[in-house]
Amino acid sequence: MSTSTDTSTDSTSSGIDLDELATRADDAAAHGVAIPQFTADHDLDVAGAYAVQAASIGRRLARGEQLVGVKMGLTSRAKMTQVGVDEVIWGRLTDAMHVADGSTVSLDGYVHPRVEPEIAFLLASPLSGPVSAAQAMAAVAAVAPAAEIIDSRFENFRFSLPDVIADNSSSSGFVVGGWSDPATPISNLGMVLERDGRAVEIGSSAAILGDPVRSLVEASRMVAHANMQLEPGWIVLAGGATAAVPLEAGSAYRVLVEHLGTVSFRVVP
Ligand code: 0L1
Ligand code: MG
Repeated sequence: MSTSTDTSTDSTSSGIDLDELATRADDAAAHGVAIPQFTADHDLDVAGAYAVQAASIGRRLARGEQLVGVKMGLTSRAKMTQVGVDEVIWGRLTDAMHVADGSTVSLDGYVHPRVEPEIAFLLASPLSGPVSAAQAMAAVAAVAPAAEIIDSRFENFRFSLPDVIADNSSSSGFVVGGWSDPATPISNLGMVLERDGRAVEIGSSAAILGDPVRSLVEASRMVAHANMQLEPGWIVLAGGATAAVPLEAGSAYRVLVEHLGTVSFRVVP
């Protein structure tokens, strides 16, 4: 697994109207409309893609949304295999993406949403740049079971690495369960994703970069390339432990994480 792609400095994206791509990404997300991949006709690289992501989320913030954390993506082999991209990536979470635990989710406004089981960190203090696992955990106030609702805005859920980064790493919604003591061991917890009471994906938190705390370490390192730090009060989603499962209208979804508890929601058309 590579985690090095955010460091590119020789951008091939100069000459591309990144704001125009950001507007397209934002419009597609806002209206739940599928769009062609940007790399079909633009030589967008990773650095340019993160610039598009920042500008696209900037449009949401300008409409009044608040940044509440970050999501790490493609942090497990199952996820990488599912989408054919094998780089760890990150995206931004806003308050408008939060879905209350136990609530109902409408498919309106999504293109082709999926759900995946995750672990969430709540930060007590800032994290910035390269940190050790111990330093990362020392900044954590609490850990919780979580579900991420991802929704690529690209047609047929197909994209290259720069495409998915520009599309805020498919970030769309997130559900967080009850918070637990950060001293709770999380390196190898059983994780189950259920649909209508039946297990559809089973995995372990160890699938997340070998230990979810490594994902937090990566988050700290990667956001620094965007001149950001992880802020106190922010949530960091560590990434899916299993492949993601399509959301179906009328179904109920639940994530169970050993020792941490559950998180659930129901889908309506
Ligand atoms: O959270 C994730 O791992 C998703 C990252 C983007 C790829 C996808 O849409 O599955
Ligand atoms: Mg995820």
